[in-house]
Amino acid sequence: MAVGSGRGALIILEGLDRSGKTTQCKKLLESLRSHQHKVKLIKFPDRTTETGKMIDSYLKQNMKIDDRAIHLLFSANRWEKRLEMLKDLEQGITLIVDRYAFSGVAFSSAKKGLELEWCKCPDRGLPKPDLVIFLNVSSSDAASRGGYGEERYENTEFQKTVANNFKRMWDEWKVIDAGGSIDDVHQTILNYVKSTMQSVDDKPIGELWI
Ligand code: Z5A
Repeated sequence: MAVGSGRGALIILEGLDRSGKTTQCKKLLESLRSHQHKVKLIKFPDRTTETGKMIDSYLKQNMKIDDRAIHLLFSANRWEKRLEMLKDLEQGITLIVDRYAFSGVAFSSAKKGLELEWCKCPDRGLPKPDLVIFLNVSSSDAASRGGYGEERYENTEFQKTVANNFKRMWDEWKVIDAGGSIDDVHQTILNYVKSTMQSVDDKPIGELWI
């Protein structure tokens, strides 16, 4: 694969709780860097910005925020990264993103009264991914990776609804069985990512859900 030709690819890793998104994002970053690709890792929510600090406080259950307001904050947390993301992609940097708008929609629409279509609206127009990889893991495999922590949303019933919401969006994604070994899952992801990086070339960056 040629290094440094064309724009970078926008690669999203989504998945169920403890499916290994963070582990796989880091492995992917290391692997691509070791082959001299220009690549960066982004994680949403980005808890370091002003919106991110409010989100962090909400997730740690230190702050109550209206369901729709927190949905908009998660979305704003992505919009504030948009220009930087576009600039990186145009400069040939591939972006690996740990959770994106799909998590926003899947989690918020698991709440009473929030329709999936309504939840998509604030993220319409964000940079459109070139590849979405969904790490699918059975609840028993996930359970063997440790119990739930103290954060909001970390309970079985809510996570089941979230899983169903992801399924409503996953038609065009690469859905991977993330129950295998860390290395096997990594190899599968790497193959998809390499072929996507080769295919983006100078294709214009799309807009999500437009
Ligand atoms: N949220 C939202 O509501 N709206 C939004 O717009 C966005 C997010 C973007 C915080 O997310 C919450 O925010 C999240 C969604 C909501 N709520 N929940 N639940 P976060 O990204 O900050 O944190 P997280 O998503 O909860 O992390 P995670 O799902 O728990 O973990 P993960 O990244 O998928 O997994 P991991 O940390 O890589 O691995 C978990 C453990 O499994 C670890 O011990 C690994 O060593 C082990 N592991 C990983 N892979 C394997 C394999 N293949 N075999 C065995 N063991 C493994």
